[in-house]
Amino acid sequence: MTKRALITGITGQDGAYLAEFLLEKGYEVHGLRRRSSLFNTNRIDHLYHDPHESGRPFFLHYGDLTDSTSLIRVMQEVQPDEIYNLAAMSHVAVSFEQPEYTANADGIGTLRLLEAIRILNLIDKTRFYQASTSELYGLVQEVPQRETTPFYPRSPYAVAKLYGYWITVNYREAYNMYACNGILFNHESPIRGETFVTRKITRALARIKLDLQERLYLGNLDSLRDWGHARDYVEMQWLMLQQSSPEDFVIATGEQHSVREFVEVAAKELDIAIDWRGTGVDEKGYDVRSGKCIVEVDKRYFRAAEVDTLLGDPTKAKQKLGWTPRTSFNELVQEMIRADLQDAERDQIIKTSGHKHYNYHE
Ligand code: NDP
Ligand code: GDR
Repeated sequence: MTKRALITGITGQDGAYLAEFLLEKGYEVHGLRRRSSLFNTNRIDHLYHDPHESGRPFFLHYGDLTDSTSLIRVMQEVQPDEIYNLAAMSHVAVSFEQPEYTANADGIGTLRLLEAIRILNLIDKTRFYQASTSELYGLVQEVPQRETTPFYPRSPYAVAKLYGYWITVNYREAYNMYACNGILFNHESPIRGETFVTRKITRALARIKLDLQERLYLGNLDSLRDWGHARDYVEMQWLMLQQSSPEDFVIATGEQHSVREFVEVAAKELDIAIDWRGTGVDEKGYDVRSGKCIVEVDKRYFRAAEVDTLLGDPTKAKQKLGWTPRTSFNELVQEMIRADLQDAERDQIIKTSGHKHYNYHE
């Protein structure tokens, strides 16, 4: 029998990779999308088909994590075997600007989905995956971080996700639901949102290389992260729902790099060497060849409370799920740079030839 999955956050980075992965596995895939005044489906347009034609078993439904009625309606219609709750206001810095909305969508939104499962009597049918995060560890209490490491969230985003984490555990224990948390460390890709640091770096450096931009402004260069590839991580999300009993898992590479190092590796891919001068908010990075300043620290990108260092221990996932990340740090940076360089080249042609004359198929 064909399995049916409902993905919230299908228009985001992970949603797009997971939808593709599940379709390849033969699933019927349903996604929750928000209404927007602009098109917001560009990451999944290649999967979509005109509903008037037969094609992939791929369907989109309007809904929002802050609106219970839409969640109940969509779940009643879809009757999913698996729910992947990937939707969230996912930007840590923005959560300081929109703390209440973040709590509503990321925290209470998780509760709304779990309650919908209960209200619709789907407890015995529907398995639930919650997109938990390494941000829960915040001010880290143990290195590396594993499933048993105590949490210490450091942002409204992380506090909201803490609620999502515990309410998922609570519904598992209280109602015997198949519900689990994937505690995922940072994962990136060429379709990563442009305001997260990795994509901001690869996009800006590619544009600087082609003289489309002069400088890249960043915040804390000393921040340390455990960066993996989103494509590898969505496989884990699925694997967690295929076990005989639900458990929570840390998903990470077990390797750590600084933001500064990310800049250097990305620049090297573009044949740019960086000479760093100054310290703290006065630090600048110069292109060794041209002598131009191409990276500058701007304190507006510093956070009210920072998570300085994150390093995951994926041993449990390796042992119980047989999972290891496939993409190395250098391969990840290479793939992102290559894609952003292609975009920049297209923008350069548009700039020099004028949009009207540009033929995308040339
Ligand atoms: P993105 O920001 O790329 O995608 C977030 C998705 O959530 C988008 O589809 C967005 O819709 C949707 N969304 C936001 N608010 C709502 C709402 N109120 N109702 C319905 N949908 C909403 O995130 P990622 O794909 O990177 O991450 C997926 C999940 O995993 C998130 O929950 C994130 O917090 C979590 N996570 C991510 C990690 C990472 O490194 N990427 C690491 C650990 C956890 P729209 O397109 O309309 O904005
Ligand atoms: P993060 O990712 O906060 O870890 O959350 P982000 O890429 O935004 O920041 C990583 C680190 O880089 C520092 N930094 C900057 N960050 C941004 N965005 N912009 C800058 O200019 C900049 N300069 C330095 C940050 O201070 C931070 O230390 C991501 C999200 O996907 C969450 O949803 C997810 O839960 C976690 O990863 C795991």
